[in-house]
Amino acid sequence: MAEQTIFERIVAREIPAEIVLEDDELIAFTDIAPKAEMHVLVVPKTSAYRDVVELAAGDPDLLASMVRAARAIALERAAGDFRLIFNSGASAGQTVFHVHAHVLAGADLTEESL
Ligand code: DGP
Repeated sequence: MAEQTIFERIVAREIPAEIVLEDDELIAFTDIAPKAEMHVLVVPKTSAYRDVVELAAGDPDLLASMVRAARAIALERAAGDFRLIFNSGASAGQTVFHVHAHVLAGADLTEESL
């Protein structure tokens, strides 16, 4: 069995997090090292998918739920616009191999772009 990731431990409430949204399939919480005024991670509760490529192939509806959750969080906690990032693979900066979306919002996002 693969080793538990930090996100499974957050889902199981073994590690505290500032949870901003939760339903049957997803949990969302603020990133421990925010890169924008608002930086929330949207994480499926299932640990079946390591990254967005696996998720898109295995459960596209769940991927769509993540996008809807990102939009709801950006509307509630910021002005509604948001940047959605999925790091896919270690050399792209992925450090936690349990699929997650970074939801970023705030005035500072217009100062730099990819
Ligand atoms: P990535 O590099 O795409 O795998 O993003 C992992 C993110 O997870 C990174 O921005 C920091 C965040 N993170 C890591 N450990 C914790 C934690 O224990 N709590 C919270 N809230 N965020 C964490």
